[in-house]
Amino acid sequence: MDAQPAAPEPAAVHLSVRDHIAFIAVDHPPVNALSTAVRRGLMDAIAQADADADVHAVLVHGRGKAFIAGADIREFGLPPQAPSLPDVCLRIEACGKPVVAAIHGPALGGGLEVALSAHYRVAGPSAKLGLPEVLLGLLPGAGGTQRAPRLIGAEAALDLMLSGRHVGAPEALRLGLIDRVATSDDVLTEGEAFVRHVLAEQMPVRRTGALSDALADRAAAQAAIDAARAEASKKRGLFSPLKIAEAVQAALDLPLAQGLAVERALFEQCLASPQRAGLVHAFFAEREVAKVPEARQAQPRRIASAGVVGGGTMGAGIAVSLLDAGLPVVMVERDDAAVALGRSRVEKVYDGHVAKGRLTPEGKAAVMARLHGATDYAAFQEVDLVIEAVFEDMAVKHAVFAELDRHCKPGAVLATNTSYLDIDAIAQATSRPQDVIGLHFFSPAHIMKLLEIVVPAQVSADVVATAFALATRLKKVPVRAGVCDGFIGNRILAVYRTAADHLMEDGASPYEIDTMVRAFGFPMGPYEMSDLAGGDIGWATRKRRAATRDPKARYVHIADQLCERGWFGQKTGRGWYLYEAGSRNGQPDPEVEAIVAEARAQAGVTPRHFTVDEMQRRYVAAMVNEGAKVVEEGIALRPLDVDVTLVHGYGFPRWRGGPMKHADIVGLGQILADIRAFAQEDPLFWQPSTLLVKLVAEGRTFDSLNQI
Ligand code: T1G
Repeated sequence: MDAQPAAPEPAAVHLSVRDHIAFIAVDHPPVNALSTAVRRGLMDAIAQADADADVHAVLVHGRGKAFIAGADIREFGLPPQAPSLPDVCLRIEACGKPVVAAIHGPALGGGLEVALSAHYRVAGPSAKLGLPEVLLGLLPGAGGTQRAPRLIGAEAALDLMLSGRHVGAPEALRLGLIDRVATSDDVLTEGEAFVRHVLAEQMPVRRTGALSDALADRAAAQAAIDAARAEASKKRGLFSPLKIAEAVQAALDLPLAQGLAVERALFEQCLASPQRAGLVHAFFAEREVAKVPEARQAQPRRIASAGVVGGGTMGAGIAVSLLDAGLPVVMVERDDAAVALGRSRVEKVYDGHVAKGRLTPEGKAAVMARLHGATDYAAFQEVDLVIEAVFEDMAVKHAVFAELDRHCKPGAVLATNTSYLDIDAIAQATSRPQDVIGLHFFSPAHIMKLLEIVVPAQVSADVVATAFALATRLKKVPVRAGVCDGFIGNRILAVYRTAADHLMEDGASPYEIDTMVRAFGFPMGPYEMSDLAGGDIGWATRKRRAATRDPKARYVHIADQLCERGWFGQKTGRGWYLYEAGSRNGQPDPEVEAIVAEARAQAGVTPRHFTVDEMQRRYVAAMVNEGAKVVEEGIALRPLDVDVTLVHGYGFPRWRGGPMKHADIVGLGQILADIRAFAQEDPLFWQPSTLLVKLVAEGRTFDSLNQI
């Protein structure tokens, strides 16, 4: 039998006419992204409506949960298909009859640009309007940089474009982005009523590109542009903010057609930038990480209440995270004093919100009323989930989980926040290993987005699915990790920190290394980070690992020598840097440099100079190589899981996409060649990952492994 012809794609845009109004509906789930089919459908529909004598006005709206979420990000980097979005917007704007955009849900990027090319706009309570292209390394490339300033002025337009923030309907009305706030999300009905109002009042076809009032005060506009330029040049590394300022300058100085040409040229430059590739990768990776096998295989358990063991820094932070998600929380500590201290740590966070006007005193009281302290594990007997955050010692964890096993109801999820201990071993302390999982929060737990969900051998799929569902409620970025020392993030951190120590002993100062790492795009370098977190933490890890460390492995003693002096960093007034009383800005310490020099002499090292490029290549190669090992061992499901972990937990610059994306952009062959060159000096430390070698041999990228 002949193959059946593929079922035709459902139309992405529908046109219907009723009582002299043309209704153009965008219908391209899940978010009405402006794919080629949508652009083509819009172009055809507006041309048809414009030509139809029976049509006196046009209403454009979105079906489903969005107006239009923007250009189809999946199409970036592919050969462009006609019609281009700028041309679609020009055609809508040129329509001889009034065009009204009725907005509910996201109208973002190209979606807002379509709305701006309409002559009027109505938005409902769920509307989210914005120009977030900067978050993708881009700029509004379909007239947004030219029409938004003409409609709402340079300053407001630049704020939207440089922040990428979303505005709701009331603020959009105040800004002048829209003409009416709909009382409900039935924007079709209220939009139609507005269209009839436009017709009844014989309101003009008001083309945004032809407006000039909002830019009439040229001095104010120029001042806003200059301020934006100054601000943009402070955003180290980011490419598109400066281009946005240039595009708005064109809106101020040039007629629309020429301004659009400038915008197009600048957009193409952003599109070609590696930053767009990195940021688009990060956008999708942050969504793909939640797509794990267990979440497809099983339904999550219901979590309506939670418990935390421990009211220390981590326990209190986790309690805040759970309270912020609306859950009632039971906090158990060893005695009343510790319970009170834990409660006060939680309360301090909410006092901060009240002080900043983010929370009313009543709101704070309501949250705190959901927190109950206890000293007896019996208080956990009704909760659906308990997260343990006590001292990092296996005997202590065993005792805690034995108690949880005794008191928690059947089906309760028992989670540990351990940052490196063996969770399989912890699970063995209970009669229900299938309910035990790792939830590794990062300090401060209520602020840091990353949540490593560590999956022990015996955990059931529905508990893993529950952990991912909980991460969504906590607004965390979840990454599935296997059980090993350090899981994904801390394991990779230990290796690139060692690479930094090797560089230091070989001739680079800790201060040069920190500067190099900041220049790469991290917010701070490894030694500044150590001083911030406390050098004693790393010291304890090194001491813990001493017994199992390969005696043939190179070991740099410098960090230990500082810790032996009690120089732990900011909390002791000195670490790698010297801190004036109360200051967080450290100064290089000549005594540290003397210790480094002495260590080099002891190690028989003749110090050599390293260029920034040489240091960055070593630092990155160590990170990528260990990341590849983490993937090949199955500790991380995909390279993108390593990317998301390093970006959201370790400060890796998001505009580079993550270490594995960065390696793809640099070229895996280059990374492997670097590793092989460094291995000439230290073959034990620089053992290339077999996965990396294989990918290079096959001419593949890490990205080719990102589909599971
Ligand atoms: N293109 C393609 N897919 C998109 C998409 C887009 N613009 N936006 C979302 N998706 C997919 C997403 O990957 C996920 O897929 C599903 O939709 C649900 O998304 C020319 C150049 C709209 C606020 O930056 O901010 O226009 O995982 O999980 O939490 O000037 O998605 O289900 O397979 O995030 O409800 C500008 C990006 C583009 C908006 C919805 N627009 N999207 O959030 O759902 S550049 C944006 C979002 C542009 C023009 C320029 C959010 C959302 P899957 P989700 P959500």
